[in-house]
Amino acid sequence: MNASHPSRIFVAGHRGLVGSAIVRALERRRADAGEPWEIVTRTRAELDLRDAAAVRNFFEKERPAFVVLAAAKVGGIKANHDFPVEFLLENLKIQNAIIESAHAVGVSKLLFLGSSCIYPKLAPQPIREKSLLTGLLEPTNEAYAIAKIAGIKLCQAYRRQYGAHFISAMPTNLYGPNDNFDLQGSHVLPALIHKFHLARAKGQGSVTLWGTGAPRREFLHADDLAEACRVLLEKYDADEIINLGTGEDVTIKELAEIVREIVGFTGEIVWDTSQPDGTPRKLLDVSRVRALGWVPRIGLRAGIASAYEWFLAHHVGGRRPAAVA
Ligand code: GFB
Repeated sequence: MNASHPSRIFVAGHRGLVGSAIVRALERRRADAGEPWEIVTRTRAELDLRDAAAVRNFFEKERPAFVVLAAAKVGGIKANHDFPVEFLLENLKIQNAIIESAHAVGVSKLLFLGSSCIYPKLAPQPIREKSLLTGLLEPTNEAYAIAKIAGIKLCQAYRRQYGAHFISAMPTNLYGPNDNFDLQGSHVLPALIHKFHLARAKGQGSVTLWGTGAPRREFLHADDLAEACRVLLEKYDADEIINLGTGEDVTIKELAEIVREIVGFTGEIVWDTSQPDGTPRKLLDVSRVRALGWVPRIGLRAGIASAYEWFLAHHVGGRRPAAVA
């Protein structure tokens, strides 16, 4: 077997919210600390990660020593609810192909990214890592959660059976540059930015949001998440999964007020209670990652303001609604 390249790191999913932030963090580290990392990426057109044979060929050829598995089919509550087949099947295909190939070519360390939705719907709060598989999942994202749990179990199995250094981290709800702002398919934070922006731009009197606004969610900026991943690659090597979050949450109503203020919309918020709320609360216990010395640096308000700037620059040509300019 050819030796792996000791400083080569493959970031799967580098164009997405998480993968792009991880590439930025690794590049910063390379510049600041002189790390010799060679970051390898592939676009979807270059490599279909669902194609196990193509993924295996890629690993045989590139021989990365490290892998960050940030590629996944993701979406908000409605996308998860409407497309369970794709969320289950595509995620299983992607993670199976990458994890199996990583083992086959002797990757030194692999970081698999899961999600806080792997925990039971009614897990005690804040949710500790040991809550995994102690109760029923939230139905709106059960398919996605099952795929992610399978990924965790596959990493643990490779570790137990073959001594592979495969680790799994569970991020809370994430946001930041390269997020998906699609009104139907996205997560709540980008959806709210987009909805309030459109309402302001069109002079609408109200904005309709989903559910009751009562659920609580924790939000972590992707750049903070990426720093945590870098710390895990350097310092964490254990069988147990590890939570990544801020340790603080807000209600969707509180979140909506913050986004409304930042975007500058002054109209009314209407709650469409025919839409699902999802999990009532999923606040992560983050003591395990905090013990490694990592702390989040981007506060929610500042993070949302920068996410809105990113949205303006990348989706509406930098144009603010007239009254905000
Ligand atoms: O972020 P989100 O789509 O997903 O929704 P989850 C969070 C909450 O915001 C839910 C409410 O209570 C929604 O009903 N909400 C209000 C909205 N207005 C909107 C809106 O316009 N768009 C959206 N998207 N939500 C996802 C899982 O759960 O969390 C995924 O489905 C993944 O699998 C992800 O785990 C992190 O937080 O409920």
